Amino acid sequence: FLSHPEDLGVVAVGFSGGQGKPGVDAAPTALIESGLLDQLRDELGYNLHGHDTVHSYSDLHPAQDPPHRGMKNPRAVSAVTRRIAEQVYNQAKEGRLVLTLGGDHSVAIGTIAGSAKAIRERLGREIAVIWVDAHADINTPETSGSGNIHGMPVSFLTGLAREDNEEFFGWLKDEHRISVKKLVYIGLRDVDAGEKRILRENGIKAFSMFDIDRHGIGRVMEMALAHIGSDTPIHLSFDVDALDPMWAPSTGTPVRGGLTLREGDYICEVVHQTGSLVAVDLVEVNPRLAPENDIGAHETVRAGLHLPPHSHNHSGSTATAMASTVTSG
Ligand code: B3U
Ligand code: MN
Ligand code: MN
Repeated sequence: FLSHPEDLGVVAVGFSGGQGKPGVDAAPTALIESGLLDQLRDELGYNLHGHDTVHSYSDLHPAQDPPHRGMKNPRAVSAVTRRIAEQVYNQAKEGRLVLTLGGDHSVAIGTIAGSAKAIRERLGREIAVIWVDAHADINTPETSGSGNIHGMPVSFLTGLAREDNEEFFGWLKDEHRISVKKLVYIGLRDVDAGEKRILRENGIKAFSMFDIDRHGIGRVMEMALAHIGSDTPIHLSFDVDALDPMWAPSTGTPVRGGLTLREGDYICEVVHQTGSLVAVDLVEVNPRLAPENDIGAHETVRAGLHLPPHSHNHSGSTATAMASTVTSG
């Protein structure tokens, strides 16, 4: 799918309005200062595009952005994700792999909308989404207990939640949406009752930590990719809270009993090796939340450095690994 597998579009978005804790907006800068982009360029050999800009978005004044259907900061999140969709679309339509550094997980409304639209136009294909997270992020405004939009992106992207008003995600059209049939979760362990019902009623494929304990990450990834079907463009949306807090303590809603760093790496490697990866999100790193001391933030940023596309094949050759992403199409 990737006509230019050596080209990587980078979209860095400092935005925290999808949830209540400040600091997640500082993640792109922290990741970049720790050498993420240098590593992608120098060690993995990507040509980077768009990497010289970190987009920082702040919320509107509360008086200008009161809740709508219980959603907090709805106008700001809608406006910001609309711009992200445009940025990701512009990178993806050039045939580049797109890496988005969040920001909280509400940014995925924009990233997935943008890549879904670009891949439809470029390849006439629907994308699949692998959502790696402790949470399902599929609340509708009505089922959400918190009103935080970072717990709702999947419901808007699948059309389970809808709005006509452009100010509140009404800009999302069919061309931006994904099918519940091409959605797979990995790492779930904190899912709300209303979300469990949504997953069940829509037959959505989900591999919880229980499934990973039972089958192992290798088998779970085989099953996840089999569900998606081979040769399907894949958008990988990675919430760092999927990792156990031992590896990634600096995140807004840590949940114990998560993935090891190796399991997180393995997911990225296996998805990259399919040759079908079109976009990756890395979200919810919050360098300001450091339980005990700074080591927590440092470790979380380091964990983030591990996760973006890095296919290690058996020969250990980057060139061979990169070549494995070249497929016709
Ligand atoms: N499901 C809860 C909690 C939550 C979702 N995503 C995160 N936390 N990070 C909610 O607020 O919707
Ligand atoms: Mn999430
Ligand atoms: Mn999460």
